[in-house]
Amino acid sequence: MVQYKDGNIYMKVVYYGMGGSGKTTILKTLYQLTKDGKREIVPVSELQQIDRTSGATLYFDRGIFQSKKEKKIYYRVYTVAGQKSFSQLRTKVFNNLDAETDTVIFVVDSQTKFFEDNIEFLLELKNLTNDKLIKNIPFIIMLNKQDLKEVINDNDLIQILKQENLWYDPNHQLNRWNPLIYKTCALIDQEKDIYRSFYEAARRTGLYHIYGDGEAPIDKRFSDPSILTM
Ligand SMILES: Nc1nc2c(ncn2[C@@H]2O[C@H](COP(=O)(O)OP(=O)(O)O)[C@@H](O)[C@H]2O)c(=O)[nH]1
Ligand SMILES: [Mg+2]
Repeated sequence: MVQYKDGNIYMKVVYYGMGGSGKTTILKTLYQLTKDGKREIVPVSELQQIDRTSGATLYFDRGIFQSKKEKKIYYRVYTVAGQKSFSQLRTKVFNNLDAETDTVIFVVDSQTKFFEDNIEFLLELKNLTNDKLIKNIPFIIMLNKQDLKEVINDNDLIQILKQENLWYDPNHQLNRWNPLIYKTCALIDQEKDIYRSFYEAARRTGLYHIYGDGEAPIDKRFSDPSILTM
């Protein structure tokens, strides 16, 4: 989070995941869904894209959005390049570009055949965040491409999250900050939960910073969805 002298606050949200999982498509769809200004969060500029001729994200995509109600709150939203060999670039986008990352939206390609590849990226992310996921960095997961056949479901992933200590038991105080898992489709004509997942990421970012001083707030009041609307 960066706060400027004029009081404007910039939150950094990163879509992370394997190449081809749909990150760029998600950001474009989010832009399309919000640009008419009828939602709580609106884009304040065109999307910036740095593509290869093949269409793959070379470096990153970026969009800047603003909360309509809290006009001083902006979201700088990035996607990372998903090619395996670009691990260093991902680290840079994650840690150095504009600021440290406040919130991660992990994008899974739900096709069963990519299960292992997704896990590899999840482990890379865990490593990159030094165990700050959930505790300091709100964590949202999108099981994208749910419109396709032979896709994984929540439980397949939750099993891995448990193994990796990224899923807390019901009696743990961080349990209610376990990652929200959305089954999404990013294609604009069949779009599902693209705005909702982003909105929830934005809301959690606000809760961690405003009520938790950069950590998951443990007071029960703050898990009530009505407590903070952005
Ligand atoms: N069927 C389907 N295809 C998708 C979905 N999201 C993205 N795609 C397609 O998957 C391919 C890779 O998407 P892209 O956004 O470039 O992935 P990125 O590498 O994560 O940025 C493109 O052909 C997209 O049209 C989805 O929800 N369903
Ligand atoms: Mg991309």
